[in-house]
Amino acid sequence: MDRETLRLALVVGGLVLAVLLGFGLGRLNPPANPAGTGPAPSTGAGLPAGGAHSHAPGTGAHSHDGATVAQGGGDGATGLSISSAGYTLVPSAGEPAAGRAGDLRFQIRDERRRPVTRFAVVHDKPMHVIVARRDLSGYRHLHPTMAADGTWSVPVAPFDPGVWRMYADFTAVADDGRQVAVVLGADVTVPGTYAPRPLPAAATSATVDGFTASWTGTPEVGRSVPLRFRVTGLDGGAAPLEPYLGAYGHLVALREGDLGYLHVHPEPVRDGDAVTFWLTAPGPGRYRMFLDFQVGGVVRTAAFTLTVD
Ligand SMILES: [Cu+2]
Repeated sequence: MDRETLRLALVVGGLVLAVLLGFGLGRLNPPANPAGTGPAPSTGAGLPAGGAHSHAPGTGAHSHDGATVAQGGGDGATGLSISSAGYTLVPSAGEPAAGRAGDLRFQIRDERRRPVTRFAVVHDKPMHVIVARRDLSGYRHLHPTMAADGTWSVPVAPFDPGVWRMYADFTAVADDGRQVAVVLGADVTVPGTYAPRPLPAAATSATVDGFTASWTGTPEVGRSVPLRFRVTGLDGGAAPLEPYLGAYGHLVALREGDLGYLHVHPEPVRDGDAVTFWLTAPGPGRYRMFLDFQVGGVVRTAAFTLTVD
């Protein structure tokens, strides 16, 4: 082989290598919308996030008013992964101690490990944090504030011992303006003796501080169905619900077994005295639903166990 042939061989070899590398990188960064799994993702620069959207049940990524929604599980449950769609939840070192108040702190980092500082406001807040113990007790819904370096923090009351699941529910705004809605989850261990509580029996009503919340509807696997919630006061009349997080309540549903976090969308307007949420159950099983509602400036949470056959 003379010099010229060798040079040509190296160039061709280099091209083949470059193509192979490009293919490999493409494989490492799959499109947010693999062929045939859902509607094409749209770029959402400048679009408001949240609100109405549509997607076929059981799809992967889907459009959410311009934001690409990355789902953690294959069946529509989210919050099962600490990292998704290029974003990673990084809780601050130092576990919360049992019985002691403190700050819950974390960052969201992008695929270049830079802390993310641009978030879209969805349901009135740029960041929603849900914390529940793995036995589905002790639900908390928190709204942390962000420091300039992208560190989110929120003071928290003491946690009981056990393993807790923390979810960060947010819509990040990428450098190019693209909006990506993500729910990431991480376990937080609180040392001490853990006495798990059994999941309460399935129920369609729950009482908290003298208010009774009840719901009607027929949840179905893989289909978005309306659940109608009503809240009554001590006198039995409809409680004067106040707007909370852009609706007349906020609903979170967590799956027993893996604590998958379900997509739930509120109707911004009331239907008489009922508040409607659209819920898609990803599969049969038991779920714990948490309804936050506000009356007299105080937010309370009613919890219900739901069985989906
Ligand atoms: Cu929230």
